Amino acid sequence: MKTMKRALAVSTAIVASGTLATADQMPPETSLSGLEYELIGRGDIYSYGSLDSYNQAPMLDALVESGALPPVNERLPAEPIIFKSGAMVDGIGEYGGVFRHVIGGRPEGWNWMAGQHQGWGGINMAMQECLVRQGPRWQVKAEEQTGPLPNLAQSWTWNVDSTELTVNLMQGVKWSDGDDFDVEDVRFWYEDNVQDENVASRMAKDSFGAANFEVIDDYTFKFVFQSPQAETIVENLAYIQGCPGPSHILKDAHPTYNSDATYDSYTQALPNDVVPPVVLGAWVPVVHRPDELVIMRRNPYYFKVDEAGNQLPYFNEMHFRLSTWGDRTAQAVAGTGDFSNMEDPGNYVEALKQSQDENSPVRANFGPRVLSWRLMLNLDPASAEDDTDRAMRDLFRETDFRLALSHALDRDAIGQALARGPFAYPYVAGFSTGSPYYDAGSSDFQPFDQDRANALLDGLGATDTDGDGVRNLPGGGENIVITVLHDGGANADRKQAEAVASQLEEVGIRMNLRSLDQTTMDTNRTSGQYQALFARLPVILPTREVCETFPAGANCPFFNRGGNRLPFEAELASAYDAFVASSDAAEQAELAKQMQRLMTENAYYIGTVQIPAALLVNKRIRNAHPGTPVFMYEWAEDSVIRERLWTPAAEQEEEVLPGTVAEY
Ligand code: BQZ
Ligand code: CA
Repeated sequence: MKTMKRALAVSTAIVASGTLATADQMPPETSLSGLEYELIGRGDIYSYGSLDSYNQAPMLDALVESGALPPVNERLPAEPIIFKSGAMVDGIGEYGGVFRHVIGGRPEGWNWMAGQHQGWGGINMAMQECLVRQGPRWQVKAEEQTGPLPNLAQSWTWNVDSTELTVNLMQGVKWSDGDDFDVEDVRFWYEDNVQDENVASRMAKDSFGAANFEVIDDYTFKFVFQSPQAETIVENLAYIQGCPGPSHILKDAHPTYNSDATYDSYTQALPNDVVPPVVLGAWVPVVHRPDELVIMRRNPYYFKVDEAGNQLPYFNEMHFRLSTWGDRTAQAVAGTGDFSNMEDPGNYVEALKQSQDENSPVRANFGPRVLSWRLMLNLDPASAEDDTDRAMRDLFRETDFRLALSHALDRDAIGQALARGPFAYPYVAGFSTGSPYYDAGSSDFQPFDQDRANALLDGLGATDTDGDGVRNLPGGGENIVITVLHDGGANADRKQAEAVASQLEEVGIRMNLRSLDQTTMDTNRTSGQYQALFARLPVILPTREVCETFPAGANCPFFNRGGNRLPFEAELASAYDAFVASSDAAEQAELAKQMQRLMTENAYYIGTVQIPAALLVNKRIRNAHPGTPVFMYEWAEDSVIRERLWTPAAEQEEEVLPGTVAEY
């Protein structure tokens, strides 16, 4: 079997094809990626089918005997998802034990269709199941990368002119309270959340090709688009955008169906202190001790099995210790946590050293550069708070202003402030180097050059008219003091925001840093309520978290929500639309280069640096493929396929709530 070493980083040779005439080239890049793995076929990971018999976790036997639960074959759909043993590095697993997560987030609420998160770090993905799946695609060979993997949507077909997508849902899937999952759950998600602009859904209104929704029968529906589309757009139906919630619970809380309800009460309809919520995912939250712990127990109705007919997951219990993201890595290295996306470069050197000791409880593998940070200036004049803010946004809309800020950044210094060593590489905008769509030759670079920055700012008339060292708004306006929101709890974000502020001060631009918690940042970012904002937002695929980066539909990106497009943005929007409407990989690669060029030469936002991350998994965990990247098509919590992870009985951790499942 051929071993495929995927050296993602294009090292020194600058590709001539998309070379930019006057622009500066990206500097040479050194890759840290040590990943070695076999690429396999789409169908080698899982498929759908019915087996002669099914087994369940022994802990459920008593509940079936007592009649609290129907027998396993009645809890499973007609054709469950079957994970292939061939792709399971340690094979069929043993039931039982606990998988221990440590996270830095805090559950906001259980109403994910209304944009609430559940704490990140794998909680969202343990509860939510989506129409299609992206994470496991990291392992699929290029020639079979024809689109997303099926999930709740078992199959789908396009009509002749690709304006209608008919979707066949799995039949017989049940929610964790036993209620049937069917087309009404998907209709409610799309029509009453996505397409209802009063609901802050993760998929913005009209960003899915402004499609209409038609029910055909209980398990079939179709999206009808205004113009021909392509398979690529189906990727939007994956996690975090395409995940239906329990309509049998939420419709009664929605203003369209309940005149006493408001959109605020609807968003808050599933508060984080009321458990268990109803889910489709492998585990259900049954305990939430604020700021301390979330305990999840297996979902007895989970719709996936292994080839021996064992209903998944293998772990009975999953813990989320509510701590910090840094502590996640510390506990993984110490062996008291089982998993970490090591993504805070502050502890890279130490963690690497420890994990290389053979007695270390954890294995660490670096991937390509997929984590990038940016300063986003709000380009939407319509939502300005006052005249000064309006004048600021008019200045932000000047490309020379954004280019000036980019030239004012010493990205090497920012990288070293983040972590001494070879980890950081400059980031301007667009795809990061770990993306299959990244092309160095199409990436314009604004090297550190204060003279150029000052010349551009002078050219805009933003001079220090009152001589206090801070440039003033053109026409003798007020000082240019930019209020920048950032997540003070994230070391990497805070360090960089402070470095950026001191560097911009040197060219007379003052930044007023405001530190907020992660949830408030999330809300302000996705509602465009800020003057400027600094955050980490990966850009690997043009179809993931689309609205964070691309002008898809009138309500995107979040940093220019009102549809007041800048000239190059209109070109970018049509390149984007053409990308998602194309089924031709070569054509998409060209369109991606165009998007990259437009975003970097216009400094759509001002990137700082990009870094690789390393996945840490405890050695007692089986079936965690060593090649799983921290982030590619999705975060590792999805890509590692946690429902097929297991630990031999002898090495299992003690369960806190043995023998129990969520009660409704
Ligand atoms: C991974 C991820 C799983 C969101 C979140 C968090 C939010 C953002 C981003 C990452 C966390 C972890 O990332 O950092 O390693 O476990 O959860 O969901 O940063 O604040 O809004 O986009 O995914
Ligand atoms: Ca001044």
